[in-house]
Amino acid sequence: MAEGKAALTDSKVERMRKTLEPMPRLCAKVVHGFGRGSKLLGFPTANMKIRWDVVESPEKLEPQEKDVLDFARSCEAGIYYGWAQVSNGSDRGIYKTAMSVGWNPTFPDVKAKTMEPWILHDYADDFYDCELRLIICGFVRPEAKFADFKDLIVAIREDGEFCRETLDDEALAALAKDPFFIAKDAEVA
Ligand code: ADP
Ligand code: RBF
Ligand code: MG
Repeated sequence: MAEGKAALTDSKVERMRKTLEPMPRLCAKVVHGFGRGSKLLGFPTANMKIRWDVVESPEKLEPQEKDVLDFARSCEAGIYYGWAQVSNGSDRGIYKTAMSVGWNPTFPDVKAKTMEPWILHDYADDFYDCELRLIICGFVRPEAKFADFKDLIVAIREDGEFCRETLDDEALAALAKDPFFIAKDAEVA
């Protein structure tokens, strides 16, 4: 986000449904973030591992890692709707997700672009180090700098509802059965 852009309050948030074509299918390890999602805001976000460390020599990466890095580099910072699966965890369900991509401009401490889906499901346990599969279906809004983090909390809750409703669309709902996701009874190494 540009320096000096005015901080928003939640009442100014505008949302859209901009379907992505093609829809990125990404697979990444879940890493630790700043520990703020659940504790401060009340929304856990599964931070995806992005190989910023090899951005100068992407040929060193596995294809899946390169896809994640390419998307993270090139996409507009903002909120996206999609489907997510913790594909080697104890709960391998495929659930709706509202994902934030960007620098979290409401907070001063984020130095690299992050990708962090809030999965719209209550998991029994954490799933750090697990593999997360994601189909990113569309774009909702650019990320914003909120004057007060309480306004961000309202915006995130509304983003979640917006994404949940959007994914009920017949064509988008069908993607929950996409073969990119690992069948529930499949053996995962
Ligand atoms: P961090 O800053 O380390 O990402 P968070 O407070 O954002 O911490 O919590 C994220 C972690 O919570 C995820 O890595 C995951 O293990 C767990 N988690 C539990 N439920 C969810 C959920 N519905 N969506 C995303 N992460 C979840
Ligand atoms: N952070 C921001 O600074 N601005 C935003 O507009 C913003 N929107 C978000 C929307 C959703 C649906 C989610 C899950 C997160 C959003 N975040 C935003 C990121 C938030 O600051 C981050 O998840 C926490 O700081 C924990 O890393
Ligand atoms: Mg997080």
